[in-house]
Amino acid sequence: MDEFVLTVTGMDCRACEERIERSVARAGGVRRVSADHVTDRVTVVVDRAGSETAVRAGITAAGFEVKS
Ligand SMILES: [Cu+2]
Repeated sequence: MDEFVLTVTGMDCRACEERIERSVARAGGVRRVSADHVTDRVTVVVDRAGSETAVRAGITAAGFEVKS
């Protein structure tokens, strides 16, 4: 299990958070994902099947930009 936190710009409300959470959850190996538009943070827990690269791709696919 690996947890990491990404800074994501463009989230304005709970609907944005849910859009990211749904998209990231579709990436393989994601155990938990929590987006917070107030702090611009997306916290993700992946198992060995998951990767930060896939999570970042999921955020981008949802229409948001990963800053770090
Ligand atoms: Cu929104």
